[in-house]
Amino acid sequence: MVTEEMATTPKKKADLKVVIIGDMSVGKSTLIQRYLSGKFQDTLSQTIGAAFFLKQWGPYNIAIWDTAGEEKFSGLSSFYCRNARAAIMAYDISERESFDSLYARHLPLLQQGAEEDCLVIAVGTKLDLVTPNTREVTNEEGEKFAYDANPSRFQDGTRTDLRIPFYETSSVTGENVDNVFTYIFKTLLPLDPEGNPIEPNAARKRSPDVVDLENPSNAGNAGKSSKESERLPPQGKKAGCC
Ligand SMILES: Nc1nc2c(ncn2[C@@H]2O[C@H](COP(=O)(O)OP(=O)(O)OP(=O)(O)O)[C@@H](O)[C@H]2O)c(=O)[nH]1
Ligand SMILES: [Mg+2]
Repeated sequence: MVTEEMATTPKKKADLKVVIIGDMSVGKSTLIQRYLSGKFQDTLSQTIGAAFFLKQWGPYNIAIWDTAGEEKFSGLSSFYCRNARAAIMAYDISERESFDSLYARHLPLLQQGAEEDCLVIAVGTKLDLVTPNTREVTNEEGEKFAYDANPSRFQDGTRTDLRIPFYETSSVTGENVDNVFTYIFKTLLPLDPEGNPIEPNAARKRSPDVVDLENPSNAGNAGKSSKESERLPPQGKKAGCC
């Protein structure tokens, strides 16, 4: 059993913490796997608790937390939102209830734990299955959710240059999957004038808010299924969590 103290012990550093939340079976784990491996995996088991992944993007260490959508894990998901600077909020485009649940359940959870100006990216999933007959959430509604969920970025007009963080994706075809993550990294991490991640030492000096990572042997294994544990980076190497 993981205690909060164990889970917050700083061991390693990540430059950015990203969390993904949303109802069960909307495709959160599949989206992450598609991004990390470039392949669609249809054999993933339901996430129990949460799973942790570390991604290297240029000089940066990105901590990605995949949470469980089942309602009984809501408290845990809120915990894993702590210190997140970006939250992917996922819903199934063909399932209205999963979209309504972003407003009703997941946004309040996020607001309890994440950074105050946490970047929210609305992500509609399973675009490959959508036909005009099966679509239950419009493009405009997804975009409006993203706009509403980022008041400090859009509603006060400070970042008019920023694209509204909303994508419709398919983990089967890969459509827009990379774009979700690239948007997050390019919005939140320092870039050179060409828009590439800046070289490691300069980036370290310029990155103002490095996030503490915890010990993956503690928090990272919180209630995970064995399959998810197998997917974690090996302990003592690149693994960590925040
Ligand atoms: N056709 C299609 N199926 C998908 C897509 N993404 C996920 N799925 C399927 O949807 C089901 C649920 O996917 P998961 O990734 O396990 O869902 P989850 O959101 O992680 O669910 P929890 O772990 O319970 O919170 C699986 O059968 C996936 O293969 C997609 O883009 N297209
Ligand atoms: Mg999952």
